[in-house]
Amino acid sequence: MTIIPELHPRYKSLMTRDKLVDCIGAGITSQQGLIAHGRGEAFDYLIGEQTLKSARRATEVAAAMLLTANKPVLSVNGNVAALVAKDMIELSELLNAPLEVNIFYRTEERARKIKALLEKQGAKNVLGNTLDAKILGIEHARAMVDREGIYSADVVLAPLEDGDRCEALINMGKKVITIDLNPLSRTSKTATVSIVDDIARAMKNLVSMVKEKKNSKIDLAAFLAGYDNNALLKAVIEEIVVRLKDEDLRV
Ligand code: PTJ
Repeated sequence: MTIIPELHPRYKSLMTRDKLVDCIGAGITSQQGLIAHGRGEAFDYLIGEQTLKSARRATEVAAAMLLTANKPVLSVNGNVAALVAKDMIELSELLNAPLEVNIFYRTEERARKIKALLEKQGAKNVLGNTLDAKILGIEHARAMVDREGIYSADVVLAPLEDGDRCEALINMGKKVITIDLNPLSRTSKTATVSIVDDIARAMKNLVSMVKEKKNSKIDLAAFLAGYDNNALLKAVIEEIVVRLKDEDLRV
């Protein structure tokens, strides 16, 4: 692990990169996960490394959708396990929903290691070892899922997802909530609810919103009514454009 001084202006970002590099070494994250993260970082610059108003609204809708779901399932890949395992576990407990290890660059060993990491950190219900059902319309490893998990879920939280699986899940009649810093990705455009935010910020917000709404008498259906993902993505782009126009280019 590199020693990064806390006063370094990019401390948080450098620590996150180190976490991913360590998790590659531990066999949790794929090497391609670094490339995906780099793409995410570039978009995070454009949104100012903060939660946009439109992303907060999408997160509220996601919280309401998860709380009103009959069978929510939370999908975990190598980047998610490296960066937000604790928040995913807390969300799984709050919702009484299973976590399912579902990875794109699948090896059985990495799937086992991700499951073990989640369980070591306290997860009680982790699926993903029994791949007994197939999502139609995709040919790669992510097509194989657990019949008791993603296959029969009505709402799937699938952060850092790939576009074709997102589309295939939607085609099966499921609601898909994604977290993706790229508002232009196929996943963001296809999902039912796209949270355009960094996974760490988004998961913190999602956990706290689920906690808050779970114990209130608030009308959850009202959050879902009139929600339009396309309009939300347009709002993200508008926020980015306004921000960039006002950007002070001096350091
Ligand atoms: O562990 P595996 O094998 O399942 O692999 C996971 C990755 C992420 C490598 C795999 O799913 C993949 O290749 O994903 P993509 O298609 O590159 O998409 C990842 C998306 O996540 C991109 O659109 C990025 O902008 C976005 N992204 C990356 N890092 C973050 C992020 N979004 C939010 N927060 C991040 N930290």
